[in-house]
Amino acid sequence: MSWKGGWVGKILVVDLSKKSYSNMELTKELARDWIGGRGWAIKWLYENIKPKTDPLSPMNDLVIATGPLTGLLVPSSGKVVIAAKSPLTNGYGDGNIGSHFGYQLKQSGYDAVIIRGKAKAPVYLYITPNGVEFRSAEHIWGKGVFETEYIIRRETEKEAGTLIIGPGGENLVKFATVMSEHGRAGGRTGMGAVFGSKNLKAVVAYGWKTIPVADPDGLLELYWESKLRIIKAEGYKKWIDQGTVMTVEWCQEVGTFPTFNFSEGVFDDAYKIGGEVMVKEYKYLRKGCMSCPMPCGNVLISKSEKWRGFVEMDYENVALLGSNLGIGDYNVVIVLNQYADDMGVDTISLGNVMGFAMECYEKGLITNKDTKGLELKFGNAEAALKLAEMIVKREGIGDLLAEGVRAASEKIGKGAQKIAVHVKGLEVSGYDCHGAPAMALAYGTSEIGAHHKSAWVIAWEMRYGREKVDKAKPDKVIEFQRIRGGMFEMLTTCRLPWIELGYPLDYYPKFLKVATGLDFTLDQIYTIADKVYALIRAFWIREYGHWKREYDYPPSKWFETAPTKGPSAGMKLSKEVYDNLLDMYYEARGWDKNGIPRKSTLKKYGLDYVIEDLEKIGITLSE
Ligand code: PTT
Ligand code: SF4
Repeated sequence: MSWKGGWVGKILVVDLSKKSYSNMELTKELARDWIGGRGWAIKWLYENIKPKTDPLSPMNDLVIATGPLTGLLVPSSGKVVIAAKSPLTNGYGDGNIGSHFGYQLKQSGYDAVIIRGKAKAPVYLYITPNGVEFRSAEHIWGKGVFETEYIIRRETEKEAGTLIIGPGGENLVKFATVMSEHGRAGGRTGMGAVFGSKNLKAVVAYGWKTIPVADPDGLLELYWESKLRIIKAEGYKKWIDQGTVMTVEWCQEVGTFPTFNFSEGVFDDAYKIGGEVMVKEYKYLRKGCMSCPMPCGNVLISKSEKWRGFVEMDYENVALLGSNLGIGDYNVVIVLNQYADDMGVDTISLGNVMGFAMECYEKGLITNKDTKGLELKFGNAEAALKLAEMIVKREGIGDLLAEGVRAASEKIGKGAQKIAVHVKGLEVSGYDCHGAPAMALAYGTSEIGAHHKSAWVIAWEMRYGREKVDKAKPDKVIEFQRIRGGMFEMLTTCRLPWIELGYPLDYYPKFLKVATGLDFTLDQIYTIADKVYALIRAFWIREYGHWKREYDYPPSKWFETAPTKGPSAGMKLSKEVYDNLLDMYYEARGWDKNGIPRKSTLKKYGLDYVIEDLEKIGITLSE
């Protein structure tokens, strides 16, 4: 049965090398069986890029994908997935950005864009219902994101949807991200560097076509019902006041606030950079993504003569650019965050590599000779800003750090790997897990490396009992991976209404019904999510050419040294406990002891062809 709306039915395929484009039909199979966003991205990348492709070569493809609910009257539906093979991890990479881009793309008549090849000189793409223009970007190459966005809107449409890179992406900083609308970021796995490697400064969409919907009255009714539910939810006022920044106080309370390169779980100055002080002293306005009834964007203005900035702030930015660097001054965090946004580099990885460099410096693993005299001590704000500039420009030690913490630590040697806080090459986001084994498992088994986007189980774990070791923990990780990493990344809508305000998940099949005319159950969606996870895992194995259980381990620092203060003082992860949880996780996923999907698991999801692919490269698969 075909669908009647939600998806618009066309995928745009652009070849930058040839300056040409074509349309591809969105087949029934792709729509129904892979839904959208991350589902389409992994299917395309697995089937269309050659194994072991260099992520920064023209042979890597970029997939920018919406889903059946993107851009419709569905709460918080302004999200879009940006995916490619990651230059930071060499595995599957993606990110999810909230902006008007997805909506404008669908109004232009496309569900997704696939970008191949490499332009001869810098370009930006302008997509409308009239076709695709390849516009020169020579005049904006080298410019920051904020100025670029202003210029592009003047050259196209004020209301256009934009995805832009800054000098970070142009200079192939491995954790360069894609930016939009003054403070939205997506693709911390280096999607900005993939743009840069293709000489692609921006992708812009502006459309005027109506997105088809199976039951418009039903959609409107569900939307109003949902909107009322959300704005009347308990916690709404605090959410729109503080958004994700409220997490600072919570993390400090439970001892998981990353401090001094994830050495401690509490920070003495946490309350100077928390949600409450932000609202009282720094917050200037609130903004949000398209069609969001619970806008969480905190726009802050600094209050210092020396540190002047104006930026959109989220929890991760405070944690990684504040406490993780020993910086307890909001003004400095604002300036560092603003710099990262304008240059288009991921704040999480930036804060991580800088924290790593500071710890290396304090331990004597790098010296003044390496840093050209920069005193890289925790809390040194001037040094942090200078180091950020060196990373973006790839100057001196910045060039090494721009490769990410895994590569930098391997190069530095002398035990530096032990203080490099990453999983599979992706730097850890804002939760210290010395005393949180389930959250460590979530990082260890995340589909893109250490990111909280899928299984943010830490709040549940603190309620359930951090010391407990039982099947409930891997089961919770998988449940969240299905919902967050699966359903929301395929639909593609924001997960925060559900997480933060308890908006019921069973609304999503209802929205799918009125949008597309098709019946889905939550269980069917979760089965598709499990298939997506299996294929993502197969992609990693194929790209690495082998697989080791150790790749699913959290950073060794959490096993080896314990925080000295706060609720997690004295806690270390136990190897035995982690292995136990990992075994249970693999068993529940139908993967073997090394984390390789079993043949029976791949067959269950109709991925029989993957068995042959992996066997061809010498991987042994269990029955
Ligand atoms: C996401 C990661 C996050 S996750 C944050 S803050 W967070 C950081 N924000 C950055 C930033 O800002 N500037 C910058 N230069 N780099 C940044 N890197 C970091 O990027 C974001 C919100 C947030 S705020 C979160 S949790 C939720 N993420 C969602 C998701 O992943 N999927 C989904 N379906 N819904 C989500 N809703 C929430 O969206 P990456 P955004 Mg981002 C300034 O993409 O690569 O996953 O990195 O999208 O539009 O900025 O909204 O406490
Ligand atoms: Fe965007 Fe925040 Fe709304 Fe989610 S809750 S759609 S991140 S404004």
